[in-house]
Amino acid sequence: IVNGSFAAVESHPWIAAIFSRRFLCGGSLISPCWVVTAAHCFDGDINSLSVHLGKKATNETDATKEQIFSVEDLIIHPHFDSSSNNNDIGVYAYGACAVKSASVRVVCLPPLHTRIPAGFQCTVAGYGKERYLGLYSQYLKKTEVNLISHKLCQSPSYYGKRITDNMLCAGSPDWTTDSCNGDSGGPLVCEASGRMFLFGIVSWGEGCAGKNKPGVYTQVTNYNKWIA
Ligand code: 4AZ
Repeated sequence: IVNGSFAAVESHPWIAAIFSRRFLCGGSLISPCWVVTAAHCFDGDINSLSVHLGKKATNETDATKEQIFSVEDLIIHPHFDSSSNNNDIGVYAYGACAVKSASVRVVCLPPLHTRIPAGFQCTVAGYGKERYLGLYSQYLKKTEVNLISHKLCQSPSYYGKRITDNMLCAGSPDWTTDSCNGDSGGPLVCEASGRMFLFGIVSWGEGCAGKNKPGVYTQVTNYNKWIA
């Protein structure tokens, strides 16, 4: 996360930190035994994957808050395209299941094909880089970004045709804050009727927090059936 602020894991208790020996990606707990993440996060070696829930920092372990799982099954969207990042979604299942606590709980999935209006403010969280050419934060951070219409995001000065209907763009109006490398797979949540819903999965972007280059997220509401 570029700019934004450090966050208590209790305020993002669905966030997952995915490791493959070293820190790889974020994710979101969508049911006690399943985490959703970006398809492009998978590096090919299921045996070395582990998922940490309730984690404040990627380089520290707080046994009183954390729950750690190995991955039993991994399902990448069958139409994921690594060159365009279309359908950038995958789910991990564990043999064991998470136990609800102050630092670990599931996030709601929004109802099928729900659309939220451009300009709506949502929150993205992760352990990723604090600058495009900088270092990973290690500590959990979050920031607020506003949803950007498809039409604007598909305009030539933004991303043009690279934005598909399965993507969602979000950025800050002054381009000072954004998700960044290492936040991939993590949650973009938006509040509706007093609840937080997972509307996006951090997917890609050109640089981080650059003018007219917002963060691009997987549009979760296109995948309710697939996730189910
Ligand atoms: C990445 O490579 C990445 N600024 C994630 C998010 C963004 C760019 C790149 C959005 O993981």
